[in-house]
Amino acid sequence: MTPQITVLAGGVGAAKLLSGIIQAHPPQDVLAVVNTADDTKLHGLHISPDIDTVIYTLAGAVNPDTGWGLSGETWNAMDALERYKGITWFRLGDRDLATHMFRTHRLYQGSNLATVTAEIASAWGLKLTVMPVTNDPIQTKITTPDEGEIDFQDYFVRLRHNVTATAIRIDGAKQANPCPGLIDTLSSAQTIVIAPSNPIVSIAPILAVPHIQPTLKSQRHKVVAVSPIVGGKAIKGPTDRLMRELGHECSVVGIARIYADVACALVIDEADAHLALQVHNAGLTPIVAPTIMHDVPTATALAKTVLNAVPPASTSSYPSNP
Ligand code: FO1
Repeated sequence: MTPQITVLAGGVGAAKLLSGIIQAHPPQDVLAVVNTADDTKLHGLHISPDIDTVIYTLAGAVNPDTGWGLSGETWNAMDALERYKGITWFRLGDRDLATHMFRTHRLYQGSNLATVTAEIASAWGLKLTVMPVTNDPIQTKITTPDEGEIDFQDYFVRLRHNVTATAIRIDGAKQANPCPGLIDTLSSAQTIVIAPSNPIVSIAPILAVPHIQPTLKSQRHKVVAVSPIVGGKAIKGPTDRLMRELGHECSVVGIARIYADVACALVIDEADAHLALQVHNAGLTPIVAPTIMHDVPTATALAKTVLNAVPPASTSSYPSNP
């Protein structure tokens, strides 16, 4: 069955919305297309943070305080690494390490990231499809005044994103291929959701993979985005700062302008209801609803709003009116 609901996903915000979407819609008809430009190679391991945050969250195993890694973790490997003054600023829990060891071993055996991701998701009992946007290497590179161009995890974790970003590029994007079948799935999906992830470092890398943005543009009438900005602020992470540093208005209107060519509707929080007309003037239908997800019930309510935002495809054999 071609998944009917396709969600473009980054990390924490996307994972929370997905936990609501799989309550509101049969999970076997849901596809999460996940950003892999945060991926990093450390200790010889291939780490895919956004994929693991989605899988751990939907498996009910994520560390609820951080939104990444596993709950109830132990840190013996990290503690032991201190003896050698190894790299420990990127915290890898003992059980989380098993995920990276398994992924790295399977890739070493010649498997691809989509296949290994499906094996990991299945091992956690998930019914939805979790798919990297591409099997090819893409990496977000951030330029800062003092450090020059640095890798994403150096920006996000080592420097705690306490540095100014003056430019961002997605290394490898031009040479990357969308995962097999992804373009067809996007073209035939009933609804495409742009999750409340960071538009600049989580969604933009997905759109930067060839054919993805043009496909969304052609399917714009069924694409709905959820703003990660509420009241001019990010719920989590550096979205607001990055938007300002890179010249975007840090508001739901700024988000609307970023997504205007690929989405027909934008879900904004009630705190931003007064900006609905400006969202409309940016070319998207504003949908005002509570967008802060405290738990699965609030995520499910938001998911229902999102899934109702796009009229179901007409059942007649004629193309629906434009
Ligand atoms: N984020 C942190 O702020 N500190 C960490 O030490 C850290 C470790 C880590 C390990 C595995 C993993 O999958 C994610 C991890 N993250 C950590 C989060 C990660 O940097 C972010 O999830 C994404 O890259 C941005 O969404």
